[in-house]
Amino acid sequence: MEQALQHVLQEKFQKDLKEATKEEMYTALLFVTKDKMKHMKQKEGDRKLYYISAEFLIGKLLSNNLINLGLFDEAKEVLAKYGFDLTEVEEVEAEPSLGNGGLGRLAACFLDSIATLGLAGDGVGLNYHDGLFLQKFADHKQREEKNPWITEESWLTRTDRHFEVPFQDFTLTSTMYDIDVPGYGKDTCNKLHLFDLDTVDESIIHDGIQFDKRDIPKNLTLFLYPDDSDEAGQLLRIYQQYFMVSNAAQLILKEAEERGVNLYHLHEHVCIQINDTHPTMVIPELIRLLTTQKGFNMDTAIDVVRKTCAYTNHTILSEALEKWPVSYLEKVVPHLLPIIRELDARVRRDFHDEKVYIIDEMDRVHMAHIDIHYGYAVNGVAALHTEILKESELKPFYDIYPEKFNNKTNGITFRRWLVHCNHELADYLKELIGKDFVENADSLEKLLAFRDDDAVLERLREIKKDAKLELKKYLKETQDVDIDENAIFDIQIKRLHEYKRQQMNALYAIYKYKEIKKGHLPKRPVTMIFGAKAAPAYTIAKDIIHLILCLQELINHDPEVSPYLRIVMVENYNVTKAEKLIPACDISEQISLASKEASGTGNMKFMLNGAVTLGTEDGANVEIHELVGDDNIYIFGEKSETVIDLYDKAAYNSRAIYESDPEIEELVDFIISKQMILIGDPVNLGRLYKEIVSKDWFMTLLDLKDYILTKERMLEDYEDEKAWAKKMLVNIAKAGYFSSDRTIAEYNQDIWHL
Ligand code: 7GP
Repeated sequence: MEQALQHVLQEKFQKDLKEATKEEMYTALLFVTKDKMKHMKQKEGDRKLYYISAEFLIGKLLSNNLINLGLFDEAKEVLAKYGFDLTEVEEVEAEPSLGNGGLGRLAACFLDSIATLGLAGDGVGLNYHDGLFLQKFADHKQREEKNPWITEESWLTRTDRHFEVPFQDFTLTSTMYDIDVPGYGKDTCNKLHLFDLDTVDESIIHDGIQFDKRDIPKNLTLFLYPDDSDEAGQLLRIYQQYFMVSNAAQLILKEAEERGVNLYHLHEHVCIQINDTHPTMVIPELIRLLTTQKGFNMDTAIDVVRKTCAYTNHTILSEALEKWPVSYLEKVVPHLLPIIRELDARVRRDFHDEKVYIIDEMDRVHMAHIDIHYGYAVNGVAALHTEILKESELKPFYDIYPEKFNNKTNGITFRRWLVHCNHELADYLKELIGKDFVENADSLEKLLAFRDDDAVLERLREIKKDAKLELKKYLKETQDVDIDENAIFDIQIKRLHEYKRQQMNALYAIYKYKEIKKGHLPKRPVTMIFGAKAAPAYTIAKDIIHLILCLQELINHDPEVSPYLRIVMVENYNVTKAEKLIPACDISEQISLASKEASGTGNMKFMLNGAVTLGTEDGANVEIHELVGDDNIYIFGEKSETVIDLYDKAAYNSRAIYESDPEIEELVDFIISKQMILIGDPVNLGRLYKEIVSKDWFMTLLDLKDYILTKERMLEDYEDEKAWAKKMLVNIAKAGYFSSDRTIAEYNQDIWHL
């Protein structure tokens, strides 16, 4: 390592190890690591997986690659010898901006586990230059800016693969970039293939994230999820999706032919996982290529494709299930329509239920319906979620194809979410139970043997304290905010969405503020931390951010209250920030309206790092609850059956709750109180107030009181330090089930058969 670094520094910068800057040292590490991976091949196998996804939220790669390659300790030592701190050097790396939320982070964890299990599987996606927007706060509001992350030297490697992608008005030539994906302790390496266009031009972006949506050759891979509130925006999304899947399909066929695969047996050698509906057009595109270029007849092409593709559903929110108007598809990819119409005609011939048609009476194409009819497997991402798909959201399909439906409860990679982000805890666990858990997560259960060991419990608390100090330092440096490491850290970090109910947490802050004002002081200060981006066109989500930022201003500047309560909204929440926040957390907020959060994966990361969940019986919280037992989790709120019933009967009435409960009324009214209006914008606060009182689609008021009571009980319980440390220990010990290695082993066993 020392020689290799020395060599790069000399070649590239004519410098010695002693003289290098942090930036140069980072570049040297990047080169050395990349070079090592260049010589690693993919495991050869009969069947290869292609995981197609609009997002890969991979996070910074240096540390993780070093860990997986077994070079981390050596690199750290060499750097230390020359006066560098690896953690500081790593700060130089820009976080790739290729993802948005849970679905994208899941794809990244999966790539790590696929490689670690030694399976042949590559990711396929797009190389967004500015990715998801960069979030800034100004006037207590979210502002969006562009987020360029690609630097001259990066983990991307330009390849000489190019494909022609045909659209209605023109054909575009793609370029494929690769990022290496090494498995932990393996000498094989998979790839993340990211397609791009050489003509894309970042200089067309102006005024934040504005650009000409119609200039496709210049804008195609600028942004992830560009604004789709108008027709041009929706067309751009179709351009992006088709560009992604046409490249994927061409790559898949090309690689199969290079491997000598007879395309009539494609399904025996290739498997395609469709990550939510963004890649759905890969199905008609493959059929098109097989019939127009490879001499297949329609029946055979459909049959082969159906045996190749599998689909994962990540949400039951119907507004997120994509439906593209036929007329839009006509404008962008007219050559796919005869195939989509043929697929629809076959469905109509075989089934007489319009709920399962592909093209509906309003002439919209239901993307998920294509996946379910023309794929061989459909999975949800947590037990409850899969049950809801089968019993309600996708029931008509389950009735037709019960054999296709299966559950794959999500997971997280322990290499990033423990070994990398929490060295102190990981090292201590290695000391106690051996390092086996890094690859064999179930062995974390060995920790249970120490549940009554005072010294172990004490050490777990110390480690938590150290992580809090680290976070304190980080927040001071990056956002100039002060927090108290002796406070209870209560954290909610995830995309901003009404169903996730950050607004309910904000109402708790109002409750606590008022209590403190009344002289009911908490035994120990509480620091409430939020991190969330709102989709740029999602008005109410932005109003909720505004509410939180106004509360932050009010509370943190109130000398009576701030010694006991603080609010911190972290700017531009991303993977890098998650890695600092999660180890420091005491209370993990997982408070979605039951039935709405498909799984959640942050809940798993917190648990693994010794936080205790405050949650509803939703998504994977249900499974966490089963694993840790009633004593080690705090569950509140109505159950999913009740919620689904309320929706079915249209029986929820937030105004009735508001008007009949003076305590609730007082909290909600505070949103538009004089003090708040003095700080914030009456338009935003007024709109949010009205939304909660008159609509409250995600039933905040339904669970608010139980939430407040349960959180108060949690704060009380925290004071029994030993009992709390025991809860931490049980949570860590039981987190093994949520390793993505387990999830991927199940995908492979039940769906992929690699
Ligand atoms: C998310 C779900 O909201 C979350 O519950 C789940 O853990 C995660 O996927 C991984 O399965 N969904 C998205 O991120 C998303 O964009 C809409 O869904 C398509």
